[in-house]
Amino acid sequence: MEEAHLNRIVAHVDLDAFYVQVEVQRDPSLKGKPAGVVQYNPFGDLRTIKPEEPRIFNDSNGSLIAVGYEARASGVKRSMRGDEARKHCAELQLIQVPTSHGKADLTIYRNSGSKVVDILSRKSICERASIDECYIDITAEAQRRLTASSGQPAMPISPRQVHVCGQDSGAQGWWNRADQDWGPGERLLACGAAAVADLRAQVLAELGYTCSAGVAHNKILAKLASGMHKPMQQTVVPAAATASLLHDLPIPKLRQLGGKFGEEIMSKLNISTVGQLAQTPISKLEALFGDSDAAWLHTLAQGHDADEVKPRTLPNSLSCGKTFRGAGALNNFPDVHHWLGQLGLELEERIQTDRAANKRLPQLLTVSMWHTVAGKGTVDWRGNGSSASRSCQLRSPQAAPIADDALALVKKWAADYPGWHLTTLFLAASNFVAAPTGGSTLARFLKPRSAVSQADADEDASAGKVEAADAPAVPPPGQETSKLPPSRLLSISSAITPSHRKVPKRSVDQLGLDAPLVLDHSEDQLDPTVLAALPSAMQRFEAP
Ligand code: TTP
Repeated sequence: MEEAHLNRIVAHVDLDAFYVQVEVQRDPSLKGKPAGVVQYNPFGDLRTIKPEEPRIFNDSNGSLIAVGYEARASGVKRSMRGDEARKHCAELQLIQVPTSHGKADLTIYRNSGSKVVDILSRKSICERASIDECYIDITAEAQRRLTASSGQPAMPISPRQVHVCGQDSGAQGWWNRADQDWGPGERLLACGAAAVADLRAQVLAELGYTCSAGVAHNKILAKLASGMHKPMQQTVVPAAATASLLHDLPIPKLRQLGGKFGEEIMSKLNISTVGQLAQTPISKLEALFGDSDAAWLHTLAQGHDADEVKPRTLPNSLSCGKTFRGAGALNNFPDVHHWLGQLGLELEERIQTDRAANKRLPQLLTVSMWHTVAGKGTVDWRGNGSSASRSCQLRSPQAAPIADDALALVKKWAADYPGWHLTTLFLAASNFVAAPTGGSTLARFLKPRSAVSQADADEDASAGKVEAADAPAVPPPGQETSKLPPSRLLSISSAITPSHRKVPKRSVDQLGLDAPLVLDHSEDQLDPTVLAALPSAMQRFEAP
């Protein structure tokens, strides 16, 4: 690793069994008991269950979306159904997620995640990556500690919670080395690790939540390390340990290569590990993937990652979705409109809350769909499904126009898919601008973005088809932004809105307000964070 990269200390912080911790905090009678959080029954009672209502349903057969560590010790795993989980652990406490608008309401978890971010941000640059994880750049604090310690890094407060990659004899041996044994950047890394340990202790002291972390010189390695020792532990990755860490790592384990591109690499090169990728001559990578992807892959496989931690404590998009399984798949517009209305209500509430807290408003509405076509396999988002996304100007942050505009986008898309069935619907509001203050007017809210253009009315929707890989049972609460090479981003962009035909730019006023303004995404207009908020499989697009 080049020395310049060793001057940066990055951590990936991940809350342990997050939803369970939130529930235990809310109901201390659960403390120390084996517990899990279950999804609501999509075929059963869809009434609203507020967070403060009784939500322990120990006979639930719902699917577990979070499992506490006490329950894991008895063999309970995520995705098990209640009945199966109880066979492993008869005393299992099952808490159902709160519901509203006929779907899970994740507000309590989201708010708890924000409180953690507030604490981490006190001593670091913090980039929120999902509902319960973030990257922090802790370099400045590490530098301060290094200077204060006259170059002699102090051991973190709880050595038992700290591990160092490649140090079988334990972290203490690494910290207590002779002066001459410290490599470049290692003292700074040690100080950063101590700072991260203190931040984790602070989160525990103030909020009662435990978290785990990976501490390294870049995001990729920090992310890889954070899951190595859980719960309530952290793992440090010295540069010298990078090659052995990556050597046998399966390629899909690198977050950037977890999708179709990773599969393509493995099949075209007939390899399976990051170590093998690192040994592949760059000329071979260039021949197969082009110069830009090849250069990116080459550095990635060596464990280099120049991606900076972006100061972002607020999400770049607000999103919500719902899955319609099996016979529940939607196949008519009134049903689609109904559910867009429900999603619209949640989006409206969240836009209002976000506006009050952060003085901003979104300008772009994106509707994403998983779909199958009748006669082509079972109605299932796994295997046979495809996905598509369409965007328009968010003309009013209220449920009814949101639902109407989203429906117009779905109708336009559906015209090319006779026999369609929707198995997931997902709405996202993004592209925030400062909210108008004082004499707020609709016109000011609708101030068009300079780069917005109207897509050709005859957009070739079929080219917008995207391949589905797999999908989680529920749209996850938030997804980490994928770091994709530029050409991958371009293919995502093309996949979402295929039409790049040049059309005259017109202002929103000229277009009128009754029709959604369909955007022609170009590379620089596409907001990757909208994609990041989508179910993971929706983020894996193939160029049309
Ligand atoms: P994770 O961080 O993946 O897992 P976790 O925090 O429960 O456990 P760990 O200690 O192993 O990190 O997910 C964070 C929360 O997101 C989790 O508590 C529940 C929710 N979630 C879902 O709702 N659906 C999913 O498919 C996943 C993976 C998570």
